[in-house]
Amino acid sequence: MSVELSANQIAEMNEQGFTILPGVFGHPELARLDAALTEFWETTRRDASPREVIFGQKVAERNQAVCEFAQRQEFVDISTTFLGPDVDLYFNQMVYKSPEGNKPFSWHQDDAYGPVDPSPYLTVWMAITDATPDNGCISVLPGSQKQGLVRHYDSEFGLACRSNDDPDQGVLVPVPAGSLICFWSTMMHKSGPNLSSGIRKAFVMQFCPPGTRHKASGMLIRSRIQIAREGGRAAESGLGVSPRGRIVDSIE
Ligand SMILES: O=C(O)CCC(=O)C(=O)O
Repeated sequence: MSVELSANQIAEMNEQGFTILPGVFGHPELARLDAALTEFWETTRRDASPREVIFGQKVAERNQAVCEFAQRQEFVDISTTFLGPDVDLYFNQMVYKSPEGNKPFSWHQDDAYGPVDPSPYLTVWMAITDATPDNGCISVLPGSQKQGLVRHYDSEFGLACRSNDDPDQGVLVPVPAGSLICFWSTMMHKSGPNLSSGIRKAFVMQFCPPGTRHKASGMLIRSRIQIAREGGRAAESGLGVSPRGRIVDSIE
């Protein structure tokens, strides 16, 4: 399905640093993605305690169904709207937040975890289950992307650029399952603990233009998964099936 962003959503992204696309995916697609992510996790890591936050990283590089999902037309449309005609998948991870773990995430900018040039890149945070204030939806600090990458420090809950006790705790962004929250990698965001009785499930995709480099080393980011070339889909289906490109990297 194609996605056309409204002028309002594009302006919101430029001004506020984030925009919400409600209900992009329906139950069958979410169930398929959840099954693929869960299978990936169960076959690669069986040691997670039920109180943990499960991070499965670079899943699309290792799972055909997840790779095909990341290459869908919806993500071609969204990423090319914000990044131009050529786009690669920079990073992706499942974030399944178990109940009762009391594990929030600190305020951070995604850029802090791997600064790049040019910055920012685009993060698409996708709710596989409803994301609510009760189960640990994300919060954003509108306009904070305009500060560029700021200093981060280690905290109990990951890199932090702002205290979870700061009087300004930004704006909660609850969204129903199937919705996408798009934001720049310099956008400050956090998420709360999951105080509900169910798992809060999200899939996070990050997109960048080819030619993006790691800031520290100057090394080219070599993505295995091409999303868009010349404004269209780079791949018809799956990992490495790319009429105009090729796989140029191996996974770590
Ligand atoms: O899904 C979450 O709870 C937060 C994830 C996040 O902030 C991130 O992946 O950068």
